[in-house]
Amino acid sequence: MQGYVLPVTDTLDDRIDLRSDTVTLPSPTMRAAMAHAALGDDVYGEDPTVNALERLAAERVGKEAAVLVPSGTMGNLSALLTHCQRGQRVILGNESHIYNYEAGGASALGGLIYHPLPTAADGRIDLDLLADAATRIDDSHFAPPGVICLENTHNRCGGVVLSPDYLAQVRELAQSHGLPLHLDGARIFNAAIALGVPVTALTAHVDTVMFCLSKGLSAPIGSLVAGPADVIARVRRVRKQLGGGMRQAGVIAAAGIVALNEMVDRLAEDHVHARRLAAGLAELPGIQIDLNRVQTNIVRFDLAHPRLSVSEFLAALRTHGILMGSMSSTSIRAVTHYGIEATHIERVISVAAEILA
Ligand code: TLP
Repeated sequence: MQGYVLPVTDTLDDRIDLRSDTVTLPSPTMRAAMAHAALGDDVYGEDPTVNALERLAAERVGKEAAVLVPSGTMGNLSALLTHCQRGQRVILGNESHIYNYEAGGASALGGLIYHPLPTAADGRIDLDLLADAATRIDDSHFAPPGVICLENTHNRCGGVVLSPDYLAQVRELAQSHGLPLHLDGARIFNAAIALGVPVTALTAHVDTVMFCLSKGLSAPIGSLVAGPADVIARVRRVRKQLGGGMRQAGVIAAAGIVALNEMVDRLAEDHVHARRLAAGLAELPGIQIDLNRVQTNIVRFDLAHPRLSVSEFLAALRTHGILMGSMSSTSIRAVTHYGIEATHIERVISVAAEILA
């Protein structure tokens, strides 16, 4: 039998992949940290690198405790299952990632009911609608509310940022109804960098926050859920129920520590690249972009071209090694990230110009 040979190169080669910041590969420092990480069995709480990451993460977002989970989806799900009892409502935006892209986990696995509310183009949910949804009606017809969720930055709204003021208003509303507030902060550091505020100015207003190491921060795997110690202890139990208790997870936590120490400030570069990309694309025939909404590393735009559909345009880009994603039959998303440089952005603009001319 032939021995299995490890591949020696990554698959990204020289494509310009703007489908997502999830395609980022670990930095050389991450690879080295992973190779040399001190390890133990994390289900016994004995992986020193996981413990160090969880302490660092909690401290960064100003919470008592944090727990490492394999994905943002499991992080959100375990937080929702912790906050709610079966039969309760999860109040969230109809454009949220939890509602659209997490395979209905809270409903399918936890017996929770999604209560989606309209999302404004700036990512906010109207406070009056939230107050209505959060009101407990003492009548056996109605499923009681269990949690309110917000998303910052807001993915489907094109990476827009929710302000500390808005978060504070929702926090007050949630508290006045006795409800916890959970933040899907997959890209919360992008929000903080875009606003020029410490991330704690955002996370201070929520009970629990999930954030991802594996998006713009470029770690290969991992997200954290942070919050009060007693709540995180319960999230840890739910993580185990979902099969997310990992053993020598220090291998991935090591990259996460590098991500938090070295990759946060550089997100500003991704934002500059996104703005340049948006400004360049906005000049081209058939492309419509609201430049005010290009606030972080996501560029969402519409294509209405006499000759090319969205899928034809994306296919044409692909023949030049440029990848973007479709959000609908009229809408496209491009995401900037670690590994995408100014020269790549200029190439994308000139290739798009050629295709659409
Ligand atoms: N988003 C992915 C896709 O699932 C769409 C992407 O390419 O942007 N919350 C938000 C706001 C997210 O954008 C994502 C991932 C998640 C949660 C889930 O994280 P993972 O993929 O780690 O489960």
